[in-house]
Amino acid sequence: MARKSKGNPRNLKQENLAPHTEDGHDQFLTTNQGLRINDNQNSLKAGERGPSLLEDFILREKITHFDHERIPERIVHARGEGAHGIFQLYKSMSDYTKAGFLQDTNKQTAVFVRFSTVAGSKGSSDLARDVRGFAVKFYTDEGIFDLVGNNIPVFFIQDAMKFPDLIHAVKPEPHNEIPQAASAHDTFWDFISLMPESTHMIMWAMSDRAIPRSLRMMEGFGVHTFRFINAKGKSTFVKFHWKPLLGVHSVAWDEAQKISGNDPDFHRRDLWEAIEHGDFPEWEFGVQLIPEEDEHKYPFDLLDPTKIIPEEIVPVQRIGKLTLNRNPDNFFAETEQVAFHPGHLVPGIDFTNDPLLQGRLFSYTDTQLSRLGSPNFHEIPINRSTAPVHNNQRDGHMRQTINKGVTSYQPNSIGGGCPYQAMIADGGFSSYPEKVDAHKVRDRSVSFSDHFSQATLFYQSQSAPEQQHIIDAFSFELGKVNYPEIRSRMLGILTQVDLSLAKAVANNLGMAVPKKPEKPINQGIPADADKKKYEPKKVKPVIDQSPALSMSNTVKDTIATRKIAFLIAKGVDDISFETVKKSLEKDGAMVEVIAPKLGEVVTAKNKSIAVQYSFLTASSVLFDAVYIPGGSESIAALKNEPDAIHFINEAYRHCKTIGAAEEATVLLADTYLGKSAGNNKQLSSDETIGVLIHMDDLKAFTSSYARAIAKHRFWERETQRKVPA
Ligand code: HDE
Repeated sequence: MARKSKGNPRNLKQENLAPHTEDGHDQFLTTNQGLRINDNQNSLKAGERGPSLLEDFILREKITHFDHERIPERIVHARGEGAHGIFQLYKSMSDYTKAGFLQDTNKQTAVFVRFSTVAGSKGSSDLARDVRGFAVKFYTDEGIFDLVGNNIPVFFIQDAMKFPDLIHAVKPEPHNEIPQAASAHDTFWDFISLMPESTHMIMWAMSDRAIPRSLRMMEGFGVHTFRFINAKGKSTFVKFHWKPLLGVHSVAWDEAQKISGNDPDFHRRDLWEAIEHGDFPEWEFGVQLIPEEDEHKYPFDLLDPTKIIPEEIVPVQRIGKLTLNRNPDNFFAETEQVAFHPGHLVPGIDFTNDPLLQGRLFSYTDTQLSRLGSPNFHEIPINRSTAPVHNNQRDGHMRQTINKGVTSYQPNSIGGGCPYQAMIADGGFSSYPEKVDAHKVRDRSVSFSDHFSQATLFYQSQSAPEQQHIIDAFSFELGKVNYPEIRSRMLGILTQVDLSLAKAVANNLGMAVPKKPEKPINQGIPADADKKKYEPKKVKPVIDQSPALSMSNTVKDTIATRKIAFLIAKGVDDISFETVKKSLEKDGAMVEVIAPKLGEVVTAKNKSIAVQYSFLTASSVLFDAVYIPGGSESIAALKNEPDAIHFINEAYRHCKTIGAAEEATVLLADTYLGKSAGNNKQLSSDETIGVLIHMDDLKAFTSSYARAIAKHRFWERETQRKVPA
């Protein structure tokens, strides 16, 4: 990946400092009415030391605007960050859909993407254990298409009716507004333990998928089953996927908590900086296609949003690429005001009867009305369709369009009949004419009652360290629950997923595994329900293991955009510093220099190196790997620096690759690495555990060091759980 601009990305761009207007010209400061302001420092007073005057319309305008700067934050997904980009199709989908942007492989479509966490407020930390929103707005020639998805392919509940309950349970508790952006509290687990349909999703939420290393390194999913409709009117079921080209990677939970303190903007900053550097984040767009005839072929219901279709059963076809290549100019105008809606469709794409999706179709417009304050939110620049908009909707708060003419109704003859309806051949949208012949009922299909087999499939598809992380996450979250009966009920649910999982969590909680899950297991059922019908059933899954569900099988062949910390001090060896730095940067990684203090470090050969961070301003949790170049003076100084020892210990604890010159082994001897090797043992290089030490052969070192970093983490090291950091 080519790096466009180098240097410290934290430096503001010069053009942002110079006075400029949208058209690039210097301008005078004015009021909102265009009046030039002569003094923006002092309010109008009756005398220099006198009271301010009410007639100061300049002060009043400025303060009034300021008072109204905030709009209500999103009720869910409040914390988010966005970027512009393009979507390039590389395989025509014309056999399956007539959607214009999915026909021609030469076509590029502009997009805006907003990532988010769900539970936290706008100012909360990026590294909360949470689902991530992955919402994509396609500005197609046929109008806006929004794919409003998440980084987890299933959802907690099967019916929109339960959404407010779920969100009330996970949000901070109402009496004291604690805890912020966390699911580890009583009300959440009370709800989950009573809603077995949430079991599959909770397995994902307790996995490392919920603490991504970067937004650029997570998958995206449309979650629901949608329909493609082709030009002949034939429908095919479709599940949407986003596959990150950098692979799917996460951080460690201990690390996530420390990042939240060190840099709560960690994901936001990472996305912003990658784009500023020209390291444009990329995802391939994937589709799983299921012929209409196969609707009832699987032991789960395609309309049930708590189920996946394993990729090994229906492969994901990669049909295009999303590239994010431009940061927003203004966070509020774009990222905050962008309004997504799963009902923003184009011809060739349609819904299914998934009862969760159906409920969403009402919610999103409704929420924009209260959040953005007007039915004219589609006129905000970021929300505007690039396809022309003509209709008879008029007026309302903050209307921007100046509609001409006298007709705002249809049919009309005065306006020449305009705007008129489009024939289907002219791109007019028509809903898929699905046959519906049924009784009106408040009910759920029995085909929705298998709540556990895919939770088991997920757990059993994970590597041993991933399973351990899930056990740890349940133990942490349930450990924060104050009611023993909620913990116990949850353990009962876990027995249905995997007995060894339930036992391991019970052991950490100091509790016994209940013999049977609590009955009736599902208290979230209708008052007059036939309890038997609503009892969860386990069915035989289509497969026992799905390698695609484990992050251990992800892309591990690139170090592009990884951040490597170089720990140095005065007298650092020039050759190892320069050679390793150059080699890592050639492969697309970012090297940042950390030293006992800021400013410059003078090398053994009397050159000077600029320091980006001191040990006070940097922390190992903000980096992917560590390297300690040679130079006896430098090593001796670092040995005297407790923060340097802590840095290395912590990087080791979080299973990151550690590289060092042979001279640095005296420093490593003071760290956990040295202590675990024992007094008499020589520290040695071992690529299989991600610890690499070099003598003179820098060429061999740089390639094995890069291979190790590309693996991302050596989770096996966690078996030594007592690393003091
Ligand atoms: Fe949302 N959801 N949601 N949701 N959702 C919102 O809309 C809602 C669901 C998702 O970056 C809100 O504009 C209901 C599933 C994302 O602006 C709100 C139900 C999935 C975003 C809303 C769901 C999502 C939202 C809040 C159950 C994954 C952020 C602000 C019936 C497929 C979009 C807003 C952005 C946002 C309602 C369930 C994804 C309140 C009622 C399932 C990524 O309208």
